[in-house]
Amino acid sequence: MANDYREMWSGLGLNLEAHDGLMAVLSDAYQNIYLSQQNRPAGMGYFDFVISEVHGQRIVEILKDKIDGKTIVGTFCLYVPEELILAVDGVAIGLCAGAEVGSDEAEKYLPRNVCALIKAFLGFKLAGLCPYVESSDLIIGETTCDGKKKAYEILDDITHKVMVVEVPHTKSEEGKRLWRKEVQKIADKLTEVSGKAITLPRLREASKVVDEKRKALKRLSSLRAYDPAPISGLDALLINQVSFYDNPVRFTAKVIELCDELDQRVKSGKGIAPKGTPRILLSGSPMAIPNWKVHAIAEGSGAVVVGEESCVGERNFATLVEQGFSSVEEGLDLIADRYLTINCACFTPNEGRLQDVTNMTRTLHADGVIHYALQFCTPYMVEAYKVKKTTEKQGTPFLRIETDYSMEDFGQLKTRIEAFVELIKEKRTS
Ligand code: BJ8
Repeated sequence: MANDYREMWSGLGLNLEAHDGLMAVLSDAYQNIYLSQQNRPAGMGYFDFVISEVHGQRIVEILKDKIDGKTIVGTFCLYVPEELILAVDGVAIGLCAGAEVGSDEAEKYLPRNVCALIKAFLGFKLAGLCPYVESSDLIIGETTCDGKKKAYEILDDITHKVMVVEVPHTKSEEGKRLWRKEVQKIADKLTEVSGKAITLPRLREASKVVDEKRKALKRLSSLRAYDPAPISGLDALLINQVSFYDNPVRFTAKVIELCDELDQRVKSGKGIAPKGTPRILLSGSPMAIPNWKVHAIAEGSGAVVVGEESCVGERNFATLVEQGFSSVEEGLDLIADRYLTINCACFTPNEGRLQDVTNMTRTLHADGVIHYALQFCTPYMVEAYKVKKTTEKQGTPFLRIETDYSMEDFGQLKTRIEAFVELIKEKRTS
């Protein structure tokens, strides 16, 4: 990082030595995985900068926002409505959970067979490595999967700033009613913590800001449908990851700028890989920053990843909130409705997700689907069966992988993904 932020990190209570180690590993990984890519769009320069300053400049901004009276709210799930956080003039931050850090500390509290994401969110906190969690005034957790909801109890014991909202596990009328009440509960809590009421103009403005971000990400997603793909899956994944950290207005402007450049690429037939490169759709558990493993392997094996049916991907932006509401109450109704369109595997039944995979395979012209589940992530591991059935019914090759954040299975995954890419190539010529 260009500036010396040690004083700031120390003030936040980070473990400086361990943090230096983490930043060094992150910087090496970024260099090897991202900066070694050829033919990247110039617009990725902004996102490279954001990553280089992920624990630097962005934290400076957030701490300044705090001094200006803004409430910093940390989250780990798409089910926490960003609109409500912005409506109390708050800052929404997706907390660190994508790297294998602090596992030894986390395993003092958690069993070994819990998913890497849960282990990481506790690990980052316990090892003193996440400046976002230290800057947060409130952390909103949710009852999506069992591991998360129980781990939030521990996180609250340690931080004393966790609120847990109940996400229903069915989209029945009862489920919808419950969720609407929970949305109200989040709104009330945010008002209490920030001291700012959610007014109609604020809610309208916040909802517009978040929807504009979603529209920009949707546009990016639709540009990946072209062959040759104008942007790598790695770069698109990175943008989706950054969407959880960055200032939303600035982020949207930068994504739009990048999409303008990609439009030009499409018009001139310029791609990140040659036309006809095997196209992969990723589907499954979210990939929090800096989890780039599967994309790096797939793209290093001669394929291009053209979409992510994931919370760090399509589930984050596929649907919008109906605008034009005329009261706070109506706005909250519409926001609650919109969030229930997210097809997380914690719901049963979850036919909508199968439909999403089918639609994305078709619109993005994917040649194969890789189902990615974090080890011990029961909802996604079990739902893989139905995704496989649906995908193969369409005649699309399917590969199921389960992995974690370590690099131990890199070679084994590479062998399997290379064989999958070969299978796609053979299928095309047969
Ligand atoms: S809406 S996918 S972000 S819950 S990987 S912790 S499910 S055992 S992250 Fe998720 Fe919200 Fe659903 Fe999306 Fe549990 Fe699985 Fe771990 Fe997971």
